[in-house]
Amino acid sequence: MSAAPPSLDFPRSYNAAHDLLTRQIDAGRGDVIACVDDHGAHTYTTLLARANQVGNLLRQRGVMIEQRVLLLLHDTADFIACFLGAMQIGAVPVPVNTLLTSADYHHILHDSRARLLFVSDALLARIEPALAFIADPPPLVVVRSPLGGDAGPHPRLDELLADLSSRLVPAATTPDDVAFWLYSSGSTGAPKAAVHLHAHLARTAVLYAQNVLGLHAGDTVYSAARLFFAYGLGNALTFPLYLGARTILRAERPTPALVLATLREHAVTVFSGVPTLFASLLAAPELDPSGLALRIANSAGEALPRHLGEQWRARLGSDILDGIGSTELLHIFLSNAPGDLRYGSSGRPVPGYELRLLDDDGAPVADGDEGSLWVRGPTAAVAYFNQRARSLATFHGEWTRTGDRYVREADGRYVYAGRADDMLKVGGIWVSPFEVESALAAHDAVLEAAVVGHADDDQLIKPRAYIVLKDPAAAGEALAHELKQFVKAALAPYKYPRWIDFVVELPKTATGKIQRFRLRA
Ligand code: 3UK
Repeated sequence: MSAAPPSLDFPRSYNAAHDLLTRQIDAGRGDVIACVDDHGAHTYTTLLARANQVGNLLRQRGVMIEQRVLLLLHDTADFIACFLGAMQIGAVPVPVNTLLTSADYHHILHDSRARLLFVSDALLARIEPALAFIADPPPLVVVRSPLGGDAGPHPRLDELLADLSSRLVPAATTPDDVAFWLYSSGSTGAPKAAVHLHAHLARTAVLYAQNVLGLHAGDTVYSAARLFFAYGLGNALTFPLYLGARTILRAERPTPALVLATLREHAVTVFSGVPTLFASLLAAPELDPSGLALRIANSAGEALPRHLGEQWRARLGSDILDGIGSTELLHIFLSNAPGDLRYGSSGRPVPGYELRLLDDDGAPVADGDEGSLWVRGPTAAVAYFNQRARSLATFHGEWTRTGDRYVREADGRYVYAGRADDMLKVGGIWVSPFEVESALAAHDAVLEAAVVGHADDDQLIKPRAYIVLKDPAAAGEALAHELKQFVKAALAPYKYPRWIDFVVELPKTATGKIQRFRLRA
């Protein structure tokens, strides 16, 4: 199996996992440390051996080419081994958000038809209730995490791999074979899986990480965005393995204290975060720029407010590159670049991607006017799995509709102007206002609820709920607190409304549709 040449043309037989796992070894760097996780350091050679063993385990268990393997895993080296091990045998790893509820996992298990699950010990309790409702539940393998936890009746990965060969012949996949899926939420309906191909990973590494970020073998990267997000997958897995950098993985939630300790302890040179995290780092008393090796940071998930970039630059002496990417395009396609950066802007198209700003009739808008952003590039998902209508609404031949509004300025820079739909990005993660409204409406005291985005003190969007009570006299701090807790318990906790306003009625159209734009105003 040959590796991809830098031209981005692939040989007809190409396996992306094999490429990522062997590229550095072939360059004589097998004994270099590829990854440091909470358990210790792993060289390129040991990562390959572990991923090969995982591939052998899947084959032994009868997992076939094109079948899905679910990954509900904290960020450790075994995430890399399970993801690439599955891809090596042509199976399709499906990493999922570790913060979801059992109901969400039930949908994903059912929708993906996963034939085997890798689950971190600490996350077992979250998925077991969902498995109970699946007919013919797939086997589950428990992966050790530093956060600990019982394996219950399930086998542990460590034990299963103990006597498996660390040699493996990869499946003879092509660049156009399905490689992995990533779930993404929409404003209505359940999460949908964006289907990505073997050719896509290396292309994001070259087009964005190498050409824009300038990542190289001397770098140590740490992504606070987890591996199950497309953003984290690129930052902390694809890019470092492809370009030979070292990746630091932490299983715990990236609090400011943990992030700062990690940056210092591992002399991180490239840090990836979302705007909400940069805001809390800047507010953290522990932020002491001395002794940091940081060369550059990147930010995505939502727009980086200008003041955060400027404060970071003033305090740390290095820049944050804001760029926009999506699960559908796999990684960043419009970005600032070192030496060509303006805070408050998303920068320019990443070379290799083409952008269009269109009006409601599909005609290009003039510079300075707001339009709907479309993107063409060689890493677009082929479809949402088993979702014909939603695929047709997003993927139009080579062009993908992002759902974002942008203005292109006369100098060619793009400035973010909000979403075309009601979706919110909260801490870089999608939140559907409809889902939060339904959760609120399930509370006994609530007659009606409407949820919109509201900017906090850092100009970052968080959910705000307007609520009509069955008994208006019940309004007050106590009930507001109770409703927040109620949503946290029903949904992934980051979705809860940060503010609650009790109102006598909601603004509606003649046909009874809530007018969210009036609530936003
Ligand atoms: C929004 C941004 C303004 C925008 C992602 C980098 O966020 C990622 O993927 P998702 O599928 O969401 C995509 C949507 O998020 N967005 C992302 N970055 C920015 N808006 N400025 C930004 N810098 O609405 C976009 O359509 O969760 C980010 C790499 C890979 C990714 N998947």
